[in-house]
Amino acid sequence: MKNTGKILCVLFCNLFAINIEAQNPIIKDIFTADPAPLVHKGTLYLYTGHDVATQEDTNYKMADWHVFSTINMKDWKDHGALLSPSAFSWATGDAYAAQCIERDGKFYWFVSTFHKKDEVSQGGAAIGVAVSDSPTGPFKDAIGKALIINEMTTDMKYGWDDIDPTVFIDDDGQAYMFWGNGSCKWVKLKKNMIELDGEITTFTPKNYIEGPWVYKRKGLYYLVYASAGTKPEMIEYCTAKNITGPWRYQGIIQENVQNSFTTHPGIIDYKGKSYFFYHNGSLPTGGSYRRSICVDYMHYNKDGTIQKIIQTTEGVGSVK
Ligand code: FUB
Repeated sequence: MKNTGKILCVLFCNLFAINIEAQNPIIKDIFTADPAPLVHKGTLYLYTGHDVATQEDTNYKMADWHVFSTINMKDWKDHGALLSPSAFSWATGDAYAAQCIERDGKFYWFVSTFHKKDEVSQGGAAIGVAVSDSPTGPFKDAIGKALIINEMTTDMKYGWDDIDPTVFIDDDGQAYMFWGNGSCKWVKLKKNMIELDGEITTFTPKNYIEGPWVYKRKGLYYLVYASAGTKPEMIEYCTAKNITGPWRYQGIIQENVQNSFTTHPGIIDYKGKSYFFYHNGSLPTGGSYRRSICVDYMHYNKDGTIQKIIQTTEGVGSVK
């Protein structure tokens, strides 16, 4: 009887501990930012930036890009720093937001970093693409040059507007890349995923600032992005019946996050549920340049609009 009591107590305590366990932020041993989830063969891979700024720094220091994976939304495997700007001979500086996407068995990791001052570019933000046969690398520069350089878009009169690529392949096989700070830019990609296929178009969705994430759900296209006025960033979104627009503004889905000026959306369906990845500055000693990735549920209304994200420290439950 005594033993049964003890066993029940241990079971109850474990159950209770699991229920109150704070999952967010999901990565606690390094500072991570700019989440980009990808599902491949039943595993959810999370591609992230890596903040290495000190507590005294007043700007980003982002050393490399990391990959984590999970099969149950609870246990995360760290695959390490699988890519850094040094993998691109033309690049210098920080490892800004990135997204990896699969096509025909190859994994294309589109990254924003900065271009050296040389005969190709006067410097400024640039987008490159690395390729691998596996979601966890090894990755190498796919083209030996930048896909987008600062000189290709001139609407923003500063050098760091060509950041934050998001890539989407439509049902007809056409790939599109959206990106940009200050204005949103998009261009078609060729089937090989490493060449532009046409002119760049620039537009500015309401309150747009940066960090676009583009996807399609039940025939409706979504453009989710970080927005800013005088306050820290929030996440807002537009929908469209056509990937080329017109985009209809739909409102705010995420309010300001804890202790970080920026936030950044990464959205995916996995094992029957919709997830919203973002970053905040909630780890001890965290902040706007020492950010941490979190995940919470995302819910859609019947008409396809998105319900407000409820930011939690509990995070999401485990799935089989
Ligand atoms: O992580 C550096 C920059 O901060 C990203 O490129 C933006 O989206 C913002 O999250």
